[in-house]
Amino acid sequence: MKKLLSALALAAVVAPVWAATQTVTLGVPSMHCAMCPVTVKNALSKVDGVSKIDVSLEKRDAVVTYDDAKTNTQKLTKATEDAGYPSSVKQ
Ligand SMILES: [Cu+2]
Repeated sequence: MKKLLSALALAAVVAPVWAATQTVTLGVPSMHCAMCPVTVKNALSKVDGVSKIDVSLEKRDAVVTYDDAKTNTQKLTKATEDAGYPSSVKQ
């Protein structure tokens, strides 16, 4: 029993490490000029947990690396939408 309890305690301590870094590609079809990616990148950079953003005007997408314990794709698409650029997850 004591062994089980210490195993549980260890799991609780280790748990935050289970948070995984995810990368998602968001399609942002309404980007149309060189300033758009800047605005989109700015909006995404304000989302807590986002560590890397690559916005391409040519491909009209944004590749975002984020910590899935802190944020999710809904928050990311909401951030771009609030900045005036609705986006959706690209498969
Ligand atoms: Cu623009």
